[in-house]
Amino acid sequence: MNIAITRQVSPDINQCELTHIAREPIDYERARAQHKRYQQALRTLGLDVISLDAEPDLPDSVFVEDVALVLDECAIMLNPGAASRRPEVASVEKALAPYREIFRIQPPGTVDGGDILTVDRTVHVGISSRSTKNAIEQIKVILEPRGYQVRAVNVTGCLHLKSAVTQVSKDTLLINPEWVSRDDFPGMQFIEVDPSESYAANAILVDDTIIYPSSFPKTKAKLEKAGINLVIVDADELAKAEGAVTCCSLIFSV
Ligand code: CIR
Repeated sequence: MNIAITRQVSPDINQCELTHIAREPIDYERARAQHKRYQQALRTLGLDVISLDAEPDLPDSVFVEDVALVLDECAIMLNPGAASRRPEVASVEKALAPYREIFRIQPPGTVDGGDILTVDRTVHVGISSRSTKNAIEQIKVILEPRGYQVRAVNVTGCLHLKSAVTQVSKDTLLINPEWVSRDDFPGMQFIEVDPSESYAANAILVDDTIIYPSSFPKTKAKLEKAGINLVIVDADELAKAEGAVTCCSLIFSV
């Protein structure tokens, strides 16, 4: 069985952290409706969706991806780079505890899950405004004995590594080459986002299908041409909080 942990949108979403985009009003009801359809898309791909209650005092808490890395062997509770987001960790840890042995990133290391892209046994970790070398060293200590390679990747111009690159099939990455280098992913093939769609590199891969936002028609056409199966969702309301589709779930097998 595959599980997706999600969390309802916080009514305080308009107080979210923003780094690379200007603040504009977020329509809470519209964000909730889009999130509900996103959860439905996860279900259509066979996932059992856990929906945690909204956290009224934690604006960014819908973005559960940032507080944990879940692998087959264990889960690592992360220490998010933004201090406002650290209280999000405890409740997600509680939800994961029945399924995985838990490890924790300790300060001064900070890392957001949005900076972690796992491809097979390689865990790529972006060095960003949120994620530090200290945290990457801690991840290495936990994962290398479990058979993973952990590699640091430079990211510029965007919030997280997964704003710049995500996996869309077994051997293919969807990438914005302005923000991350192809050279950091040896052996992989690439589909580049359309240059007019900078934020188009974020997709969720479940088996052989991706969940993909409706906002990027030109990149969507490239993906279709490459034979990728897509389930399309509207995700533009939470995009105003600098969130994309991977951010809103933690997916793992049990
Ligand atoms: C933040 O700045 O932390 C949130 N407003 C957006 C987090 C998006 N998460 C992600 O890309 N993994």
